[in-house]
Amino acid sequence: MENALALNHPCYNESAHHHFARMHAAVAPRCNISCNYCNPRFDCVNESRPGVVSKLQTPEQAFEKLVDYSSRLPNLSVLGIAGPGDPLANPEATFQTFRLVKDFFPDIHLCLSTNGLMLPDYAEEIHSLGIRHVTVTINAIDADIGQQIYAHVRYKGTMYYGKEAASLLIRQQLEGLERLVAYGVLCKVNSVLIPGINADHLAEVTSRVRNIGAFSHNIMPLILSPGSRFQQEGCRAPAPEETIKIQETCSKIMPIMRHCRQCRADAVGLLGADLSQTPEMLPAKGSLSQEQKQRFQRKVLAQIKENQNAPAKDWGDSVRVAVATRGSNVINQHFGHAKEFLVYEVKHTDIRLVGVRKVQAYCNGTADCGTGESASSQLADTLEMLKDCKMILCSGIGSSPGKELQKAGIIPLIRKGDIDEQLLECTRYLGYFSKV
Ligand code: CLF
Ligand code: SF4
Repeated sequence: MENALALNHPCYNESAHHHFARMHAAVAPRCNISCNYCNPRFDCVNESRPGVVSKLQTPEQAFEKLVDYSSRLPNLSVLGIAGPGDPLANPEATFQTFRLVKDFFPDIHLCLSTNGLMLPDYAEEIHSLGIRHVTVTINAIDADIGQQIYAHVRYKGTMYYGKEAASLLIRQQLEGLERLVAYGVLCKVNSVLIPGINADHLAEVTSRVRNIGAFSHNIMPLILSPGSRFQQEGCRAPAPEETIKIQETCSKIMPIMRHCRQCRADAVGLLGADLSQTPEMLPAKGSLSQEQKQRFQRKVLAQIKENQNAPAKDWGDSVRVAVATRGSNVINQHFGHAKEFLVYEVKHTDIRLVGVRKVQAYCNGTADCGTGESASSQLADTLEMLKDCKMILCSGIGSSPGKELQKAGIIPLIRKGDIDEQLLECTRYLGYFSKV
């Protein structure tokens, strides 16, 4: 991950995601393909999770938001466009937004995420506008597999279906990727892992995009959009262990992203702490000078550089631990409020992130919180998601869920502070690796 362009980009650098924030501009409503896991009423599932719809912005509104947020968030390093449809199916609004941002915010990375259909047509413009980070969602490089994933493709006024549509899309995606790599754009590839369809094919995708020159591969578990074709047909999301297994296989081929949050098309803030729906939690407007912001960024970058370049390790016999956090690399969330857990592997003094597990928050703030039927079914789902973990570190937990966790063989520990320090301390405290 040694690339200056990636250093403070939260999606391109796992170490940076605890510290650096992005703002998404939701300026792209239309899409030009139809993925079978998507329902167009929701945000693009290739870059977000269904069930939420981003409020559309004009390029000018997005720019105003950026002016506002950048004066509040010292760690804001990226302006991304990821939907709610496909940015390149909305080229005017997408490029107009980047144009507005480019001159006023030279230190902010411009980032684009696309299904890739129009990439060859716009690669030159992307390059000339100074967009240095592009994500292309490639779910298959084989049209027989692709035709099971895409219902249709609309290209330059013509509709394509079945294998012809998949062939066209794949051709465009790979050609677009090649062009961007030739321009020196840092390209990440996203793939949605769809059990029974492309699970056994993703290593081939990894090899192909690695050979073209992509920077990293983000294999995301399928999240079914309500009302999507796959949902109606009873397709299932992969279990965490299936995703980890495929990520492990692919990680032997090229760097794999494991910290993706499948975030909203209007998300703002750290990846794990979206502030778009709670603007009252943002620091006060105009609270930062440019100098303060630069000082903060320099300090964090120095820390990140220091922590990088660790050699490859053997993770056999490691212990898995789930952590509840709202970001900044500290344990600062109550078990009942967590909508996701970061899952780490710890072995002796080594730590690595293996994934993000999305859950329904156990506590919904009502009087019967933790005792009602829905709470116990949510807890059962959470236990299922975390069953491979030996312990959970969180800033607090109720006695009832604490007992249920223990019954399931997961030890809850109430901790605060730095995640890495606590992971090492808690694994030793419970007798793991105590001889080292
Ligand atoms: Fe946004 Fe995407 Fe840029 Fe990141 S998100 S446009 S590359 S700035 Fe990041 Fe969100 Fe995952 Fe995307 S966590 S869904 S990978
Ligand atoms: Fe939906 Fe696919 Fe279009 Fe994204 S690219 S909006 S998932 S159809």
